[in-house]
Amino acid sequence: MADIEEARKQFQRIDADGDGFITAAEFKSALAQQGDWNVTETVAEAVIKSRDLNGDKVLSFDEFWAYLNK
Ligand SMILES: [Ca+2]
Ligand SMILES: [Ca+2]
Repeated sequence: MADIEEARKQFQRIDADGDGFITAAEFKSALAQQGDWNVTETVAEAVIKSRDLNGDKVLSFDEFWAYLNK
């Protein structure tokens, strides 16, 4: 089981503008900061889409958390 506090910290790190949602662009730059430069905008969008439960094309913390607990 994932740790919700750890998940929140991770979510806040990725959510660069702090609006409570992770966009494909934020996800891409978060991975680039971790040294993963292979993730293109298209890949980031596909990853977001696969985790996006309500179809608004951004990840809320609930969706992020649901993904971690799969
Ligand atoms: Ca954001
Ligand atoms: Ca969503």
